[in-house]
Formats: sequence, C-alpha cells, structure tokens
Amino acid sequence: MTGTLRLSEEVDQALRQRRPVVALESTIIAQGLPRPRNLEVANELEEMVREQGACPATIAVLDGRACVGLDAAEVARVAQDPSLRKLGRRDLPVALALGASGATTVSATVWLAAAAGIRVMGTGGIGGVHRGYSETLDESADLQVLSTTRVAVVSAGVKSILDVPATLERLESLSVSVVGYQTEQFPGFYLHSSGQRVDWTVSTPAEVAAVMRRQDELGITSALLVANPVPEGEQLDPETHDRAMAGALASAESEGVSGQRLTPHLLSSLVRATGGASLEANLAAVRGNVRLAAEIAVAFSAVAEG
Ligand code: PSU
Ligand code: MN
Repeated sequence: MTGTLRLSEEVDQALRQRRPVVALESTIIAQGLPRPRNLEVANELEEMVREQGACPATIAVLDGRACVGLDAAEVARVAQDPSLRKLGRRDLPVALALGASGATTVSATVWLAAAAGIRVMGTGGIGGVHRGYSETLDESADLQVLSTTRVAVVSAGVKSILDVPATLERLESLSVSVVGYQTEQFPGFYLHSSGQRVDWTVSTPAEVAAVMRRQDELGITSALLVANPVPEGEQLDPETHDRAMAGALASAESEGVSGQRLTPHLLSSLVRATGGASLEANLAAVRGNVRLAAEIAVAFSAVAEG
C-alpha cells in the first residue's frame, strides 16, 4: 500500500520520527469554498497546524497519485484548477488507475490518512444523511467509511443542510464513537448547537488522546468523531441561518441538483443568501477544528510514547 501512496518529504519524516501529523481534506478547498479565498484558507490551515507543533498533510489525488502532504504549488493547484474532480473512497482506485486528479472528501481522506499511518484529521463538517433520505437514499459515504477507519475526526458536527438526527442515528448504528468537545450539544456546523444532545463530553485534547489509546487497546478500528462547536460569538445568526437554508434547499430541488453536486451547490447558495456570513461562520468552524486536531495529534503522540 505504501508504494501506492506518495508521502511528501515533510510528512514522511514526521511519521518516521513519530511526530504528530494532521490530515486535512482537499474537497473543502476545491469544492467547498469560493476562489480565491480557498487558497488563502488552505495555506492558513497548514500554518496553523505547524504553529501547534504538528505536521500538516493535505491529501489529494494528482495525476493518478494519492498524495499525502502537498507542496505549495500542489496546494495552489487544488485551489485553482476547476477541472479537479470530487473523490470519495470508491473513486480512489479508479482515479489512480486512470491517472485522474481530484480533491478528496472525508471518506477518501481518512482512508488515505489511515493507510499512511496518520491518526487525526481536521475538517469543517463531515457528510451525513440528507433530508429526504427516504426518497433519495442519499447518505454520504463518509459515515460508512468512518465505521471502518481508525482516525479521530474533528468536525463542527454535520452541515445543517443534512438531517442531523438521522445522521446521529446512523453514527450509532455504525458504531462510530461520538464525543462533544467541551459541549453537551451536538454542534450545528454554522451554529454552536444543532439542538441535539451528545452522550459524552470531553474537555481536553489529552482526554481525546486517551480515548484513542483505548480504541487501540480494544482493537476497535472505527473512527472517533470529535464534535467541536463553532464559538457562540462566531456562529451564523440562527434566524438568518433558517431563512437561507430554506431557500437553498428549495433552489436545489427546483434546479434538480442531486448526487455529488448537492453539497457544493447548497454551500454556495447559502454564501450568496447570507451575504457571505455563512462563509465566515464556516471558516471559524474549520479553523477551530484544525487547531484542535493539531492539539489532539500532539497529545496522542505524547501518550503513544509514554
Ligand atoms: N464540509 C464543508 N465543506 C465541504 C464538505 C464538508 O464545510 O466541502 C465536503 C467534505 O469533503 C465531505 C463532503 O466529506 O463534503 C461530503 O460530500 P457528500 O455528501 O457528497 O458525500
Ligand atoms: Mn451524496
């Protein structure tokens, strides 16, 4: 497997020296955020990981190679090349065989991260069960892959474009451990709380690292979802949120958008409908998650040594 992965020099060295590494997905850069802001954000997130004393590994498929850790030119390509595809885990073998290029969703990113020996990933929000599931059967592959991949994923819950209670039910069915980070509520991505409760609350990166350690001891190979809310002061105004969400869902339905295109479509109509406010809340959530992911990676490498 390692022959199929292309590790950047920086990531390769960090893993060999057992230093903390944080995986970052590229779909949020290529398809989740507007240009040119997306490139600034991609660089900022990598920098933030370094400031916490960990090594960033942005993951993408470029010219048929599964890249774990990108150089500056590759990060720029992911942010700027509009022909990049969106790749879930099922797309990986095909993209590699055909020499294609694409950004990786959470499902593909955690899979490649785990294959490289990386235990922690930071993202905005994972995918989940879409509203109207009973007619469309649209459930993100992220959930199933999290049930079989041992990576701690820091996420601000799931996007409120989804059916949040149904997503929580699926996470339970799939045996994915879920902990709220300093909260008893499951976060609502743009909102501090989705209104749903979580069963467990952790309060420090060291506690998260201890949970990961116990996963190892028990031989549990599913993910740990660390649900980290956007700070209340940086959340989207809840009324604006509800109004814009209704509009975005209605426009996706009237334009007949479905499948892989649905998530990016909803995200960009929200940005328009809120005059950019949803983007700021989205970025605040991502920054907080990536910082926490780095802190967890540092704490985990400390217990792994000890
Ligand atoms: N969260 C965001 N922006 C995104 C996504 C999540 O704030 O762009 C992406 C992630 O890559 C996630 C994917 O894995 O959307 C889920 O897509 P789908 O529902 O098609 O599985
Ligand atoms: Mn889908």
